[in-house]
Amino acid sequence: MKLPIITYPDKQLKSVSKEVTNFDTELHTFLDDMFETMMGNNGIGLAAIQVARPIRALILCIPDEEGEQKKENLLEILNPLIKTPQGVTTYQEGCLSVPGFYEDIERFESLTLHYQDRHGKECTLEANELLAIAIQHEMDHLEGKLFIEKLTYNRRKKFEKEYKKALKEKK
Ligand code: QAP
Ligand code: CO
Repeated sequence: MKLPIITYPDKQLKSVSKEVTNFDTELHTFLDDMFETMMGNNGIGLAAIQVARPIRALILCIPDEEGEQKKENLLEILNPLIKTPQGVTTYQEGCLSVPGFYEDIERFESLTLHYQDRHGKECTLEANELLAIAIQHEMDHLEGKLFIEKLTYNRRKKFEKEYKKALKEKK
């Protein structure tokens, strides 16, 4: 089932998400729904809070060299923890909860991720490039943070003006 995505400035996006403790069929159905929702909206990553559930769950499906998103490349990441972040890189980020807006954001270049899969199994992952960036973007959602909060004061002002204008035109 495709779920509705919450968009800025909805206050729910500020929630700090809670640890996942039940790795049951209900969670699996929810993760399947998240995948359908992400793919149906041309996303490469989605955090649970973006579909109104404040749990420490995120999914990622990074396109391959051909630009294709394959289900075999789907990552379901629960209760993630970043270890040994290294380097700095910049990427023009977007977010399904901030539609139509993209800005350059600084992130760590590489990291090691500890997390649990849908069965609660402990996993470790070495990430760099787009995967490392996407992990950090989605993990910010778990803390109630959006990428626009990383903009300088002036860029943030420009964003608020443009976004409000776009919202009005959509109505
Ligand atoms: C997060 O973002 C991300 O504005 C995932 O109109 C962003 O999937 C990870 C999207 C950058 C790494 C780098 C945004 C789709 C999708 C839009 C997304 C839109 C349609 C964003
Ligand atoms: Co996002």
